[in-house]
Amino acid sequence: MLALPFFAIATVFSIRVPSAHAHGYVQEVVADGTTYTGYLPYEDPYKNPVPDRIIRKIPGNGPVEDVTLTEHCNGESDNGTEPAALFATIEAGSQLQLNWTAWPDSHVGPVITYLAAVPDGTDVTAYSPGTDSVWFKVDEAGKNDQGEWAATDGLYATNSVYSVTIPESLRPGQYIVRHEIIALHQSYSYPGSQFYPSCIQIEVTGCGDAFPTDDFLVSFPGAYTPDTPGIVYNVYTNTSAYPIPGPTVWSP
Ligand SMILES: *[C@@H]1O[C@H](CO)[C@@H](O)[C@H](O)[C@H]1NC(C)=O
Ligand SMILES: *[C@@H]1O[C@H](CO)[C@@H](O)[C@H](O)[C@H]1NC(C)=O
Ligand SMILES: *[C@@H]1O[C@H](CO)[C@@H](O)[C@H](O)[C@H]1NC(C)=O
Ligand SMILES: [Cu+2]
Repeated sequence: MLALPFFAIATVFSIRVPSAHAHGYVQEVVADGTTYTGYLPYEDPYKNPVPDRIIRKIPGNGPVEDVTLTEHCNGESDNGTEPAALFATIEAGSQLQLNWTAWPDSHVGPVITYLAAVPDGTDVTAYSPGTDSVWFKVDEAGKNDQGEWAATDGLYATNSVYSVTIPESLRPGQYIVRHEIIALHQSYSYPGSQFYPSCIQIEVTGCGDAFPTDDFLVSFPGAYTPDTPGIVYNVYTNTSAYPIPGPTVWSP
């Protein structure tokens, strides 16, 4: 009689242990040779004064799992949409380097990056897009033909730094970068996918004049629904190509 409960407890424990590790966030950004410390959720709120950052505040290293939340910059509260005090400057055509904390190898999935232009007369340090359709995708990587995932194998090959090229012909101005990993280890049903977005404030310099047409623009929430291809996907059994969620990449 005693053996069964003991076994049951041991089983539960052995299932929980692998998921008890930390998840992750962008801890550092390099733009045009300048290194910026990210928002550090376990240090910054306890400093006096709280440091100014280029990344918007997040409550911790955990995910957003509900695609209908107004939240689009990470976290369990609307605080993720609160603007940060600083922004990075980057020349169109160069690479924004996004340095993630150690990413757990169970958390396979795509890496996706969007931009939102700050409207004229507004500053990125005071702008929140709300539910407006302002986000366009500039980069995505999912599962390659060898079955390797961008968020695990890809990041491990580059010391946890993901590089995104700011389109060379992009119209200069201020933008919010929404850079995210979607972890798919529990995506066999909805809810289950784990969204780890970071909102990074930048000012793009250059002399381009390209800007996406309205059909590339999406809102958060809105871009993803429980039925969007790639939001539900069984990584353990599905050997077919992974459909990266969201709109077509805008590549001028
Ligand atoms: C979130 O923002 C609200 C309103 O600005 C504030 O009262 C609350 O303390 C913030 N919570 C966190 C976790 O930062
Ligand atoms: C990523 O950031 C951490 C923390 O600042 C730093 O120690 C590490 O060297 C950075 N990684 C790379 C590849 O620059
Ligand atoms: C595998 O994933 C593809 C793409 O999302 C989907 O169309 C297909 O139904 C999935 N197959 C199974 C057996 O779930
Ligand atoms: Cu996790």
